[in-house]
Amino acid sequence: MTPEAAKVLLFDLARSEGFDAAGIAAPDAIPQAGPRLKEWIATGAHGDMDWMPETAERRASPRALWSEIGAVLMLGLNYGPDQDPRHVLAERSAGAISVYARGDDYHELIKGKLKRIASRFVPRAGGDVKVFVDTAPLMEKPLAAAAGIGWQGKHTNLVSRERGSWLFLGAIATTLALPPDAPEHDHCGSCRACLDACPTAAFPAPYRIDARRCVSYLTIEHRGPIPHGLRKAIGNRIYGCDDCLAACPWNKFAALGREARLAARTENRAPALAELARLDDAAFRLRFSKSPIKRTGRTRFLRNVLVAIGNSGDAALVPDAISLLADPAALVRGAAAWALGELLAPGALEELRTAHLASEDDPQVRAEWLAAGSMLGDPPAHQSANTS
Ligand code: B12
Ligand code: SF4
Ligand code: SF4
Repeated sequence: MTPEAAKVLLFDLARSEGFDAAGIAAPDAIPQAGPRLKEWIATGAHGDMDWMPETAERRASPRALWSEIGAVLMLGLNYGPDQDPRHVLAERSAGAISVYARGDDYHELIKGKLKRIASRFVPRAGGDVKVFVDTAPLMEKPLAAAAGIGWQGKHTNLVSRERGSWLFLGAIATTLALPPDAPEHDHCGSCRACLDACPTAAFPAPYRIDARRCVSYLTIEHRGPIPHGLRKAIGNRIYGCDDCLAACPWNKFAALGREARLAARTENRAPALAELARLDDAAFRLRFSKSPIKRTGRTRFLRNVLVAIGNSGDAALVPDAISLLADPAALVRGAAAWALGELLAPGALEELRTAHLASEDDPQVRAEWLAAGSMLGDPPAHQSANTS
């Protein structure tokens, strides 16, 4: 089979698995990505994602990851939502779960599709293949841009002229040298809607993100307490954030995602914070079975829910926050103390503080108690954050 015929076969197989966009990148197509990645890591913008510096060498180039690589098929799967995900941000007693996490975990779904494509491709076209979705040290966004699927917008994610910002990426690397596609150009122009939409001012400059300020990082990847200065701006976002994606004008061309398993589960559209605060470990696992949220674990998730409770202004949530003061996880107890500091009048807070400080041994939780109710929630003046 000629390389051209092998490429046509791959694209046909990708379409039959429901992918919306496909393109081929040469293994040496992103020479700028490695140095930029290192520069990014040097600023510390990756926060406690230690796996970033650990894999930086392999991540810098597909050839560094796999020396026999001949080409990379980059694929995009549209997950366009059926309503503007920002509506739930106004429902302060409910939690906002980002669009990508409202249905089943896309990693499993896309990996299954990639494996099926690979198993039908190799017997006919030959060569060896490896499939990737998110988990391997591969820079999927610059590779997808090099393959012509879209461009990296100022919010750093891939945007497509035909489909907007709601695209998951996946990759199939092959040892065959397939003909590459032309890269897509930047169509952001003078627009800066995504930069202005960010609730936590996470973009120090266009095309650069400081993950340490990104709500997605803070609510999903970050293991410790959420920094005080960012808690207010997080609002009721309890898992990920869509604000920069949703603001992009290119979404006017976005279609509704066709993959039923990725569609929002009804219970994940605007879950009551009270319901989520009452989940024990077993109930959490059941509630979020097959969801990406399960991977974060109950402790971090409850931390996020408590930040949203603190921001809710809803006194009816006080008993739930009080119950969580006795949680076995220090991270949860500390977040509960902060939430009560936001919701309770000074007298009631003081009583609880005295009672709990008498028996609390964990230094981090003690620090939360001592700060609860103070003005530490305000972002520093030099880092103004939108509080939409
Ligand atoms: C680490 C990571 C994160 C981190 C860091 C985010 C980031 N932007 O890097 C956190 C946890 C914050 C995150 C959040 C999200 N993520 Co994420 N994440 C990744 C992951 C695993 C690696 C990304 C990476 O390599 N980052 C390192 C930085 C340095 O790379 P970079 O962004 O490409 O940086 C480039 C620019 O800075 C640029 N650059 C620098 N200077 C300049 C100057 C100019 C002029 C230009 C043009 C460019 C430029 O060059 C760099 C190199 O290409 C990828 C999967 C993968 N393996 O690629 C998914 C991935 C990027 N995430 C994805 C998604 C969906 C999200 C969220 C939308 C989830 C959510 N709803 O909460 C948010 C979006 C936040 C945002 N605005 O980026 C999708 C994006 C799909 C798409 N259409 O692009 C990916 C590709 C997963 C997937 N397989 O679908 N994510
Ligand atoms: S995902 Fe949210 S917090 Fe992160 S950069 Fe985009 S708008 Fe900012
Ligand atoms: S919102 Fe504007 S600046 Fe941001 S990615 Fe979309 S077009 Fe580019």
